[in-house]
Amino acid sequence: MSGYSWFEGIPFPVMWFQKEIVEDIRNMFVVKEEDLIILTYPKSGTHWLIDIVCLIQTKGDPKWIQSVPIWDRSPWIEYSNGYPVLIHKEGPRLITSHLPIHLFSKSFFSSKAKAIYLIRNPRDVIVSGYYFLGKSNIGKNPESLGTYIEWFLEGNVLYGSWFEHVRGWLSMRKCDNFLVLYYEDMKKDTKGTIKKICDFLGKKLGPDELDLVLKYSSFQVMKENNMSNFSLIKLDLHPNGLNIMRKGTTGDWKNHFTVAQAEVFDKVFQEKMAGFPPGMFPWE
Ligand code: PPS
Repeated sequence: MSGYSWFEGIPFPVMWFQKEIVEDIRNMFVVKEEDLIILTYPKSGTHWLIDIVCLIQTKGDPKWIQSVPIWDRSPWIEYSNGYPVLIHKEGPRLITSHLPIHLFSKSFFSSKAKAIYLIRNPRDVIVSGYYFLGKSNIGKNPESLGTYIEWFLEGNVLYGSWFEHVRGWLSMRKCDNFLVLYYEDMKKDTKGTIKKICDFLGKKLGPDELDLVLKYSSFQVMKENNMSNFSLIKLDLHPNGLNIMRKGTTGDWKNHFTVAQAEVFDKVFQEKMAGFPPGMFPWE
């Protein structure tokens, strides 16, 4: 199975896509005030953020993240295996989504539910996506990184244009119930970012609890946690599972892009992201 399922011009993974679900999310799904929504463009550090949030909820106790698969702890709302779980779940929910803003639940925009939007340098998103999505049967398989960069710039990759996704969700950045995080800041100061998330969620953690969150959400520990590293999903091209924890670094694109590819990317980035204040993106 390769290729995409399309909905209003946005490519979705065939294996988890149902048109009715994506329609229902926008028009019928009701966000509860006590829900917490984790929003990302794919390959931006979604799994990392989910584990951090789960560990904050358990005050650093790893039992939950070590015994329950990540998609049961914080289901992807747009996936056929996530939506039914969410609509039947009582009480506060953790909800994950890669949806662009215009496809997300309308009810969210008039609710006080909190959401965290995590952004990563799109160049690293490309490299991560090329090695993971491009080599699995979740998306279309490019013959080279150059091809994948072209598709990315055209928005012909899963969930469409990174530029539109980020511009769209960043329009919420001044709302009190909306926290914007950057993967690069998380890497540079993970503890500081965990504290920021705690403040946003109104959670108080002691120093030892914070250290436990840090420990169990580290790249190495997550890489070995089968409940978080994607290895439970058996794909046609990877019958033994594919580990989502590839490298977990910033700036890996420099090892992959040619000078010409980097120049083309810079030009498109400047054009498409014009208008944001200087310093908006930590990698620029
Ligand atoms: S997905 O498939 O879209 O949900 O993927 P996503 O989780 O958004 O992104 C996967 C990348 O995040 C990296 N990752 C981490 N980096 C640092 N620390 C921790 N703990 C961590 N967990 C996941 C993961 O390695 C992928 O990036 P790359 O660059 O491919 O390594």
